[in-house]
Amino acid sequence: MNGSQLLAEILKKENIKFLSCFPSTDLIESCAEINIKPIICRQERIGVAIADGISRSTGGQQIGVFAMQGGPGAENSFPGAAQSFADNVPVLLIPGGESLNRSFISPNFVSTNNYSNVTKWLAQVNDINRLPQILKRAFYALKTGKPGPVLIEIPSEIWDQNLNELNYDPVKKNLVRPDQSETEEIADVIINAKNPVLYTGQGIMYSDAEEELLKFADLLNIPVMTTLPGKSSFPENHALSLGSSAVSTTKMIPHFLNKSDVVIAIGTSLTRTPYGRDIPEGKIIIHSTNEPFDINKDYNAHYGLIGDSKLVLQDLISCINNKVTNFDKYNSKNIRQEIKDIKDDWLGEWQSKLHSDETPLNPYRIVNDLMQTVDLNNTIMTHDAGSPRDQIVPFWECTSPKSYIGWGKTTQLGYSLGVIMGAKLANPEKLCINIMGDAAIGMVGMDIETAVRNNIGILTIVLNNGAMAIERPSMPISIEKYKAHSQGGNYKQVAEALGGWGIRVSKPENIISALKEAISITESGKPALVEFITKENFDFSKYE
Ligand SMILES: Cc1ncc(C[n+]2csc(CCOP(=O)(O)OP(=O)(O)O)c2C)c(N)n1
Ligand SMILES: [Mg+2]
Repeated sequence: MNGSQLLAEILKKENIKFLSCFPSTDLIESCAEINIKPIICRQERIGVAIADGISRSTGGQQIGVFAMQGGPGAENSFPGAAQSFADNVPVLLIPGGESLNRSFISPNFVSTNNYSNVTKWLAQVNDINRLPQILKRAFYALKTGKPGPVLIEIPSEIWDQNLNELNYDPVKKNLVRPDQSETEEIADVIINAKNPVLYTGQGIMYSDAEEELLKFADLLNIPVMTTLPGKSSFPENHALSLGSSAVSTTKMIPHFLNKSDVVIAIGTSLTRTPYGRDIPEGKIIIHSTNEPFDINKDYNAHYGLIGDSKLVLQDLISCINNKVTNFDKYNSKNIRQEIKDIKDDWLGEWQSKLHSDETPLNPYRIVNDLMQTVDLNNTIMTHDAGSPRDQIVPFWECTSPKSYIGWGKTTQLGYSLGVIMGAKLANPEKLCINIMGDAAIGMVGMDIETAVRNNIGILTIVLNNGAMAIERPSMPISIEKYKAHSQGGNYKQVAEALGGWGIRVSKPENIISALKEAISITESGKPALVEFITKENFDFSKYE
């Protein structure tokens, strides 16, 4: 077997079903030979996002892989890797590279140098005999510990060199369980807390700990808020849910965070970001993560608890069950009613927007109508950068695990299109929706054709306000003098021209019927695009 065939065989053993890719790379042919389907994108940034969506939507159960040419292909993939790195997504990147005797000659692009800041681990396969071992390390890094992109560069001669036999078993991941005495100490802090709040991240979903989180919250009646990447780690229709927060937020989150004494952060790196909620000063912070290096990175953690979220929660639950004999004190708290009152009050404030009849359309009306139209338990939703993210995040109610792909340590316009294609490939039975602004689709729209060609029946919602609305405050003079924030386009026609199905909606009474029609089109494997003509909207659900 040559290097390319070896790599394809290893991917097969690792249960990889799709190779997201862009030519030229020998790996495409070797994968096709053994029925790993190549998904050829229109540009590499989206190819990486497709791989990213496969990994994210399955909590890392399936690893997304992207292969590309060295030089231009590797250069053009960089934003994709930067995005995956920022949100700690386990994707495997396989660029080609210069031949070994020409490696590291400037100014040629050297992936192993240039990607070092946006990968968890990277290596060059400098000897065909080392290929299986290097891939073993790659998959171990992808599956164990805090996730992140891994890059393996294949110098040109390695593709054709031969190895007689492939010795490779799929990698088993390892989990870390915290020390019992540490768990005991922290359980005491939680038991004695007056107003604890759970602050959960995407680590819950990577460790499949959603059930344990539910049990834990119910046990002591603790309200739960999620980070943006952690959105859908806790059911948002549950009486203890505070929802999720990005730039915009529910009203419940600041209320309960402000009055909390103990914040129990689980499955999050606790990185401060404008797209997440800061923990206010003066709180006792318990920080549980599987990455020791994240403790005390951005916050002073009073207690660290290193481990896999599922095991951490199991241990905390059994510890608390052993220590607490009478739960009356916790059950008698009026937390659920308090949450309900604030939620009712908050949604009341937004009723007129969520049900607005105005034209151009109000984006909140679209979000609300969409939510009433889909089966939330069978939907995966993601936002894009710009106003759509801030309009959807607090109001979209996730009812089942891994039903939302939240992102925002970096916010590359257009990323939602690739990530939702990956989600649909990995979850063909689910309705997969991305909601994006007109600037966002402007960056990546040609990749709708990738969905058409590969029968990836996604639903793309475009909120077309003819402008980069969210940029209005950043350039008032340029806008007044030159209309610098405005842009034009008919995205229904773009979708149709690329072989997809499209519809343009400008009246409120047509929103739901258009959505229903689009959803039925996606069921036939064809991507559908619904373009809504909306007004610029500067009201965001912001509370302190
Ligand atoms: C690649 C990239 N460049 C720049 C930005 C900064 N940025 C964030 S939102 C935005 C404009 C978004 O406009 P649009 O998609 O039309 O959404 P709107 O705010 O109009 O609803 C820009 C320029 C970004 N997020 N990504
Ligand atoms: Mg816009």
